[in-house]
Amino acid sequence: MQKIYIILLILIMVLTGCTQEKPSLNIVIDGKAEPVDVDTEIIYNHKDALVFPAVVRSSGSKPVETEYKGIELTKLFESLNIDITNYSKVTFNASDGYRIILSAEEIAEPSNVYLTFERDGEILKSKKEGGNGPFQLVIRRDPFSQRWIKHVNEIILQ
Ligand SMILES: Nc1nc2c(c(=O)[nH]1)N[C@H]1C(S)=C(S)[C@@H](COP(=O)(O)O)O[C@H]1N2
Ligand SMILES: [Mo]
Repeated sequence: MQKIYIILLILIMVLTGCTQEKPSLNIVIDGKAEPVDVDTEIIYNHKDALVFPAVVRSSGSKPVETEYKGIELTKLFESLNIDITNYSKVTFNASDGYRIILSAEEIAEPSNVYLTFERDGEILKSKKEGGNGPFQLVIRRDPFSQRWIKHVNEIILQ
């Protein structure tokens, strides 16, 4: 009898949470051997996270007015005790192989570069689930969204 319960429990675990990929974000710092594995709760629960309007341009559809929720990258770095002024360029890698590079100056521009995790009140879905998440970089002063890198999972500071 107990065996059945154990098998059932394992089955439930496999079918639910355990198969769901946990969002992950690594920050690689030039000169440091170990990347910083950012606890994603820091991002989701950040006191400086805010909602802002954005126009999304996706290929094959009309521009859509939406609201993104995210944390300004400089604020995230601050809370991780990373001083962006020590670096000149920042590389963002996505799980699909897409990559963009921003200068530290562009990131330091106030209210410009955000790491977002929610759109129109809904947590960003992963690529596997058909979304732009779990994290998407949004550059508010960049009206063309080529550099709005979806599925960001690694940030490299150099
Ligand atoms: N990870 C990732 N982010 C990406 C892309 C991509 O292929 N992969 N394409 C970029 C481009 S060229 C545009 S125009 C916008 C919108 O892409 P979409 O048309 O596929 O929605 O996302 C940008 N961010
Ligand atoms: Mo594009």
